[in-house]
Amino acid sequence: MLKIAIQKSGRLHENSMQLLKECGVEINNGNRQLKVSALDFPLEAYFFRDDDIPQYVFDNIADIGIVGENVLYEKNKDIDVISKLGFGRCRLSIAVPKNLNYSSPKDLNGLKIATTYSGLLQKFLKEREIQADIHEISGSVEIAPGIGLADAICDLVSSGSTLFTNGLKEVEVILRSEAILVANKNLGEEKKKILDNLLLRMNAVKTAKHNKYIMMNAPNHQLENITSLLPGMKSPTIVPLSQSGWSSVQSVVNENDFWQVIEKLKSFEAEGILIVPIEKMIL
Ligand code: PRT
Ligand code: ZN
Repeated sequence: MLKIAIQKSGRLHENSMQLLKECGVEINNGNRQLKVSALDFPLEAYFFRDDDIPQYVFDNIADIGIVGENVLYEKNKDIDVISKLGFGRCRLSIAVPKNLNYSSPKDLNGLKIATTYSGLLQKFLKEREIQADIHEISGSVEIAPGIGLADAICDLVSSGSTLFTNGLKEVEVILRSEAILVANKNLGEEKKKILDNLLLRMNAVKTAKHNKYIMMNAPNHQLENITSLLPGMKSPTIVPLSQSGWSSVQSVVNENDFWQVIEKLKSFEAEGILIVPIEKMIL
């Protein structure tokens, strides 16, 4: 049995549960217990505050966990980062009142900076030899300058609208963060096997999200051009159409090249192009 720590409620909870569900790991947390066993996979989910997850994984209370990089690096625990999960993206930034003149980190000298991330902020300031006064508070950091508690803040930002509504501007990005899967460094063989199995499923879900299945009709004299554009998993599938001189081509295309590939396919006379989402993809 592998024990996974998941945020009890908050920004990472839904996405963490969704990821496990897409991996075929059904966790029924309807009545919000602290600990729930998955129905069809040797996994037990524990629900904690995100701040406690690095410590609990380090102490072996959970074997693995899902947490923001910001929390892991602030807590500075010696645990393994297994993979980035692609959600919970944000940045830890320093922001100052929008009318303050700011051109470089030197301008932070002598300021009082409110934050819940004193460890990461201190490291940033120390590396740049800046003397600022770190004022650690536990929440509502963005209002600190407005009420005269601090001159600047260091806090998480995603859209930037919280900074904007509080009359602040982002001046330094200290860390870019997203949710990650972390693990205790000393997992036994049985737990490692379960983790590998879970990772296989997670990768299948991740790869599928980045790829689309593509089908089209193409004149046979363009097949070579089209095949060179669409390497597929091994090579594209080509099936003759009943209309002579034409074939159906099927392949997989990465979302990053997607529109460029479509434009080129059109120039190679491809017709009736269908794009279909892929649910799971195992390479
Ligand atoms: O109760 P618990 O301690 O578990 O939760 P929490 O309140 O500490 O954390 P929670 O649920 O707010 O966030 C969990 C994780 O989500 C964080 O550790 C980050 O890794 C990630 N994340 C992603 C964010 C944001 N985006 C985010 N925007 N965490 C917080 N915010 C806050 C930020 O602090 C600020 O107040 O949102 C506000 C800014 O948002 P914008 O969109 O206005 O810029
Ligand atoms: Zn928290």
